Formats: sequence, C-alpha cells, structure tokens
Amino acid sequence: MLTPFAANIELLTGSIDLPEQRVVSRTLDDVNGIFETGCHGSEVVYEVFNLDVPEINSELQTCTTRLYPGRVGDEYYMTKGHFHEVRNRSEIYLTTSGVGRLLMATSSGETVVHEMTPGTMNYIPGGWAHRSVNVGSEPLVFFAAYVGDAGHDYATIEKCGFPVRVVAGEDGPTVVANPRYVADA
Ligand code: S6P
Ligand code: ZN
Repeated sequence: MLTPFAANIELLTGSIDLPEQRVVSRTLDDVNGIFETGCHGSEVVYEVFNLDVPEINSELQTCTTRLYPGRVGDEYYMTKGHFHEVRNRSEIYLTTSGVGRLLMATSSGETVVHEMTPGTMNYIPGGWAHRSVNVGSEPLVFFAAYVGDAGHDYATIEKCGFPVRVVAGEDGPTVVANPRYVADA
C-alpha cells in the first residue's frame, strides 16, 4: 500500500517541489517527424515532470507538462501525442497557465478539439489519442492524472499522424485537415 503524499505545483511553470520526480525532456530532434516540415536541434520543445506510482489500475499517475511557445513552419509547438497502450484508460488535464488546444482522435479518425486555458479541465475518455498544442506566446502548462496501468502507445501516431493540424492563420490559430493522416485500419 502506498503512503499518502502531497506536492506543491508552481502553476505558471509546472515545477513540482518533490525530489522523487522523473523528468522527460523532448527536443526538436526528438519530435522530428510530427510536423509537416522536419525540425532539428537541441532546443527543448516540452518537459514532463512525472510523479511515478505503481503501474496498476488502482493507482493514478500524475504529472505536469510544460510546453514551450514556438513554431515549426506554420505549426505551433506540440507534444508527440499518443494513445494509451491500454486503450480504454482515461485521463484528465487541468491547465494552469498559457493557451493551447487539445487535439483528440479515435483510431477511426473521429476528432474533437478543445481549448486549454488556465482553469480548463479536459476529460479525455478511453480510446481517444491526445496531443496538446501551444498556440500562445507563454509556456502552456497543465497537470494530468491518468489510470496507473495506461501506458503510452506512440507508434500508432507516428505511423498514422493526427487527422488535424493547428496552424497559424491570418485570424490566429486555425485547425486544418491533415492530408497525410491515415486511419489506423
Ligand atoms: C500522459 C499525458 C501527458 C503527456 C505529456 C507529453 O498520459 O497525456 O502527461 O505524456 O503531455 O505528451 P506525449 O504525447 O509526448 O506523452
Ligand atoms: Zn495520455
């Protein structure tokens, strides 16, 4: 049985005050291939601060994501995106800073896009792949909690892409179809 724990999260940055955290940092090199155009370099696109607990379905994994502002071509910086390996595992996000879009898609291509602003709680039901996009000029920061044994399937998104992209249009962030998307047959 786990011992209860508490953490203090800096809402503007997503920093967590516990030493026992696992930090994942993704650079432009790491996310090359997710944008229409290639991207290279050691610039950090986003960081995830994870408070790991046992990967069992009676516990909840928690973490914060700090997604920096920036663009590759006309696309905003975004996360790689994933399905949960155990497909029916759900997740909630709570945005604490910045402005973004949460792209969600099923394996057959049904798509929902929701806004992320400070105070927004996004519920991601099981079966929906998810990717966050920073459409603002400050870091997009959000807290996430998800079922302990969910796991991450990145390969399907790497193979199929997402049905939509978010690009900088004349009137601001615009959701457009991704012609290179293929449904996961
Ligand atoms: C985990 C949750 C988030 C993402 C993070 C980075 O299930 O959805 O913590 O891991 O936002 O995105 P990605 O797609 O690189 O894991
Ligand atoms: Zn997830």
